[in-house]
Amino acid sequence: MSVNKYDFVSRETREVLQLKRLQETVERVYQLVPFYQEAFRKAGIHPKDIRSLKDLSNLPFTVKQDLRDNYPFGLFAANQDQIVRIHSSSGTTGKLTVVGYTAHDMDVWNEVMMRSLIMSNVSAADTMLNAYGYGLFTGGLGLHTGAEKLGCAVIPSSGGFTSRQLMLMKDFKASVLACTPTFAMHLYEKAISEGYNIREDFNLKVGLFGAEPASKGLKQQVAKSWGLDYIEIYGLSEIIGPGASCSCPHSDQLHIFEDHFLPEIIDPVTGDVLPDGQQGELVFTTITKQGIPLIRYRTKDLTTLYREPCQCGRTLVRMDSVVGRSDDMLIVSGVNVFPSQVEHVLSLIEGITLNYVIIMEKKGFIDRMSLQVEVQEGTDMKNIEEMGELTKTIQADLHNHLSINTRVELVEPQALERSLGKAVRVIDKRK
Ligand code: DLL
Repeated sequence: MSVNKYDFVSRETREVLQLKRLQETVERVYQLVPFYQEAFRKAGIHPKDIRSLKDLSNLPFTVKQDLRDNYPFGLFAANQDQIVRIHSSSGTTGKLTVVGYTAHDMDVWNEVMMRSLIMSNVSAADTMLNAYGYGLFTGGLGLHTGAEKLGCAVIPSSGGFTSRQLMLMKDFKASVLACTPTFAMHLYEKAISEGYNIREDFNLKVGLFGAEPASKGLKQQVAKSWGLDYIEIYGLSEIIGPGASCSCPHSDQLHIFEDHFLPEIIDPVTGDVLPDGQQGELVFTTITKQGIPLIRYRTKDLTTLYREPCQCGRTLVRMDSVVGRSDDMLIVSGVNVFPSQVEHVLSLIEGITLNYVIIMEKKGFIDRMSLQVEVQEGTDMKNIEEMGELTKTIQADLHNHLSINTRVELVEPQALERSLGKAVRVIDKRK
């Protein structure tokens, strides 16, 4: 039976399966996880009340803090002897959020990763340089085992060591690159500075980029610089890791593997479910996981859902690229703005790069934003007049597109620190 058979079935066929799986999951967490028993009791709902997919919206939400409050294994629905893998979020603030996988969950993860790779036209004939970090972060190992199952050769290079990555990519003739979009650009800059000829020295045909938001402009730069198909992959450790959804060569929207992860979009303030086509917070219910099934998990990622089938023939629900996390939203003089929107505006301006950092400060009661942006290689920064004009253009474009006022400082190429994993785009000095 083909691994991607549920990509193409009719919505009705899939919904029968989804309801059955949802009912089994709700029953499982009710029986095995005291946290859910209590949450269902408070919400006045019992597993037998889930009679249709519409009843999903009567279930209570789960949030990141619930995982922290039940640290480390309190939300697990499987015994320790069934858990074969543990991952966690980086946890720069507060406790780690810990997730556990049973052997069955690993099969689910490998399956959705294989479906993502097939969707991206990756096959057993390919070799993947996997520069996502290996370790507690799900990026490295998630792509690794899925690709290996497909028969694709994996170079487990992990993050960092940029020069060595380039050598491996060239000498081992990697045809697939897997890393964050910002690291892909960093690799490109390094390749140019080390004198590589991108088209002749490398063999890349496709990249699987994700783990952080990227503007259309950054995606186009990555695709053009490396001469590859830009495939976007999305996911989060709480739900599975990479492979909750993935784009295909026909569309920038990402296909959600909804036979495993049921998506909803809610109003982040009221919690009400929003119709397709309207932007809001993405919520997932896992319907096949055993280790740590999550009911209506609020991702904080903002996106929009679409149900029309894709040109590729897949009938899976699709999501837009995530514009940002609700946590990452900046409020500048009363205007809500995401770093990815700033990045989009910058991508339309000649003479600068997408190496930038946003600095938020408090002046009295007012939040002030300033921006440092690297100019392009070869720019004469001593040309005060030209630099002044460029600064004004950036300020004016940000104001015209996003209605924000910001200080802009142009900096030399390579002045800003490069990220080896997820990029840090905002330095918040208000805290
Ligand atoms: O970042 C899993 C992953 C690894 C996805 C490799 C894709 C590739 P976490 O570390 O738990 O897991 O972080 C999850 O990262 O809620 C989003 O805010 C963000 N994120 C992940 N993929 C994308 C993407 C992995 N394609 C958090 N676009 C999520 C925008 C993304 N944000």
